[in-house]
Amino acid sequence: MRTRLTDALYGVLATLLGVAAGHLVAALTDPASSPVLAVGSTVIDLTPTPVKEWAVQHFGTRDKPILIGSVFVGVLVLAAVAGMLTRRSRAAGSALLVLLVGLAAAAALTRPAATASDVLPALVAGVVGVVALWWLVRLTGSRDGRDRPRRPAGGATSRRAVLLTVGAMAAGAVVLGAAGRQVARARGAIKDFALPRPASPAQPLPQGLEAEYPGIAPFRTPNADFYRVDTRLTLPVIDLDTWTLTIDGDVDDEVTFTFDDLLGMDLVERDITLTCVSNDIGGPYVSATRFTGIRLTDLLDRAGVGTRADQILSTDVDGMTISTPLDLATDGRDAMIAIAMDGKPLPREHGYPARMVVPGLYGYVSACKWITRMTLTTYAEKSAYWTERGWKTDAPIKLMSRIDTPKALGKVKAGKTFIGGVAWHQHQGLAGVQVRVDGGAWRDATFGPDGGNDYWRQWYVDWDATPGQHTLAVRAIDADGTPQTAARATPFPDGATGVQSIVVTVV
Ligand SMILES: Nc1nc2c(c(=O)[nH]1)N[C@H]1C(S)=C(S)[C@@H](COP(=O)(O)O)O[C@H]1N2
Ligand SMILES: [Mo]
Repeated sequence: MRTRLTDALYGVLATLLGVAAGHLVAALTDPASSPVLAVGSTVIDLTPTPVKEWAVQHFGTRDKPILIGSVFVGVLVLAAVAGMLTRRSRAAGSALLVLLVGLAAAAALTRPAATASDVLPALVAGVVGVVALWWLVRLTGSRDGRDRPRRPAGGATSRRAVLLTVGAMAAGAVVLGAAGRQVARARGAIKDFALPRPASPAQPLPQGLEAEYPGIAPFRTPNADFYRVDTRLTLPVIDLDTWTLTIDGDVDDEVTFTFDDLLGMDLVERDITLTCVSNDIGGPYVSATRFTGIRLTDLLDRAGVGTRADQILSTDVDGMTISTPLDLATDGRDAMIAIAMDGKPLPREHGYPARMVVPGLYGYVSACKWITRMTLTTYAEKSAYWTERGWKTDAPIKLMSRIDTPKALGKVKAGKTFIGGVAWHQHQGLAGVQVRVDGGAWRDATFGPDGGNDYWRQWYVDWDATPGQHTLAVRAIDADGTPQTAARATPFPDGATGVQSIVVTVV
């Protein structure tokens, strides 16, 4: 009944059961402390910036499932080794499992906002895994006969007992894992609140081009399609009734706001386009919506900002930090702590219950999600997550344009058609967009409706497409009349530049 293969499988099975049990315990305490996820998060934090950027560019939003999958496979390979080690001695196999669990525990405990209880899921995973492994080994007996099987080896009863145990453990792993998932989802559910009428409402957003020119990104991005970029592998569980936002550091008075406090303040409503610094030319990490929130300066005024501070260091519920230049955030632009997007509470993916939004700055220096603290401090004193990884602290969004239709390497029917997309230069302004076919003259595109200076602009040009391969290029013109540079820059360290150029086939 025992071969190298079954030993490996026992190791894997015991580990799966342990990991699933740990996952459920994490769901009940802190989902981010689930063993595999904790290790995954540590891997993210330790990954050098170039590798991270490579993963974001190549895998896009699939980078997270791919990372979790890789960690999981790694764990299972070691689990199989642990199973095989039990041939030599049960202690050796167990020791490897304990080592794995130790890694997960260390990962969970070194998360920025870790508490002692974050070690619990790994502990449970370890105990369950080791007990399960011993059980399986004992049931099947060891080769050297030191562990005598409970029933005669090779007998029909023994075989059935083993199969039953294996089946029960596999089912247990599935049930525990699924239960963990459900519990985490239920605990994290958004508590709907009535959004008060904004004291400073936005104008109605005009109808976008997308109805008439299909393929162009919708003028307002539906919440479900809004791009998502963050370092998290799980969404935080935040209770609206106990959540608070504190302003501290170089202030006259440290103040703490409850969510009800925020609802009681004047709300502003603004149309803003958010962009990620990792968005490469033609990339998807840009979206636009209507944010509702409290003016950042209204909040800062309650605390009274001192004279030393030059940055706002925002901290999220798990200790992740994002720094924002104080002068830009308070220069009169519509910076806010947003509590709603597109008229609805922030989705969990986008920072529920509150996040910072600063028009014109890339997300990594402005848009802290799940925010709980704003510390007025200096760049000399404290540096945020991405600052420590070499990204610039001062990062206005660069002039950029994108072709949405036709698609790169796509097929187009010959005849009268159009080229269309979006362009953005938040807070700085956009004078035009130009398109060039096959290296010819730059032609002015027609703008879609105006959503304000902090919003992107849709555009299109008519095109009489003739059969064959064609190269299409787009560039935006800034408010001063300067065209978008063709000089290529990578997203690191403060945003990509260059002109998008795509090839399409007309048939
Ligand atoms: N707490 C937290 N806030 C965060 C991040 C993060 O990793 N953690 N990522 C930032 C980055 S890099 C960007 S581009 C924006 C993206 O916001 P979105 O996911 O809502 O589009 O959130 C910012 N806020
Ligand atoms: Mo970003």
